[in-house]
Amino acid sequence: MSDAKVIVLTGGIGGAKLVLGLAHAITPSLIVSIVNTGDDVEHLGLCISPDIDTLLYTLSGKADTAKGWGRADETWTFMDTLRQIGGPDWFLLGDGDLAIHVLRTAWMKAGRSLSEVTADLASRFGLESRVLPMSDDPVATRLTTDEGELEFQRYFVERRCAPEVNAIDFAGAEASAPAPGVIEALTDPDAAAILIAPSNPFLSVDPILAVPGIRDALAAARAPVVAISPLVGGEAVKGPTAKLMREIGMEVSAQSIADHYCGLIDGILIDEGDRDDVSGVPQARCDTLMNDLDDRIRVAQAALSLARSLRS
Ligand code: FO1
Repeated sequence: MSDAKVIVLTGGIGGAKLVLGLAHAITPSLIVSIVNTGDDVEHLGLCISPDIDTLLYTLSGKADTAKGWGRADETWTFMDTLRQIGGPDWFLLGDGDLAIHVLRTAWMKAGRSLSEVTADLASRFGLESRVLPMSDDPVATRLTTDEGELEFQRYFVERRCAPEVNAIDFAGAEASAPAPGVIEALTDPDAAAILIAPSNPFLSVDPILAVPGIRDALAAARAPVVAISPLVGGEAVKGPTAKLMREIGMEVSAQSIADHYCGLIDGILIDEGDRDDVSGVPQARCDTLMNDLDDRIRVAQAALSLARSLRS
């Protein structure tokens, strides 16, 4: 496995923790992250890519690990002033974070694609691994809820995932194309593994799979595809995964996660505390809670080891 690539399909917080663990388990330059951009939002005229930024901050050691998003040691002068003059304050933009959004927006207005901008930012953050947006085309996750239709950040940040979700769709997905490098990574015959991070399957991974060509490439991949269940001891660590599963009529179990990825995965890594085994696809177990760096490395290694066993 020493010089073979590992590809990760990932959302924000949970996925970034896994990729960080992976970057300590293998040579970072072998890692290709394919990142959800369904959470992206244009706010105050700025192009904001939360999951890409969470990955950039986490891998460069700049993330606010307590909050789970944004930068450590952030200051809030911009927000304080915005609030004083009556601007919208439901979506918090720290001063340092703001600099990234301003630069990304300027570059994109000058005609650069999201993947070019992301690669440039990743290099300025000193990252050795590749970070690819799922698409350079706009795809927006929208939720149909008991409060009506909500854009992702309105649901997630403003309403704190409180509304009951009936349906999820990814506006623009049908007309989108995978970003440069995405299909090449997924179809690399020499790749050691493709990992589906323990991100929310419905909000963070499904938007990636909705980009035409990605699901088919994953299903046809020669590399073993391993999902890491986002459930720990039968519940979601953080975020709305379990609540959402109940609302869309799914049993909250690793089996449901495996069934959701049916036809795409060759194996699933589940938490050692989960009550039931998964059937229909090979499984491995470990403690999948990722509080510190050692945890993240352990989970990454367990996923790679499952992939290795599936390859042989
Ligand atoms: N999450 C919050 O809970 N509250 C916020 O005010 C907030 C602002 C924000 C600004 C920029 C950014 O890149 C991310 C931000 N997030 C915020 C996190 C983010 O919206 C979500 O964690 C992800 O979209 C889910 O993966």
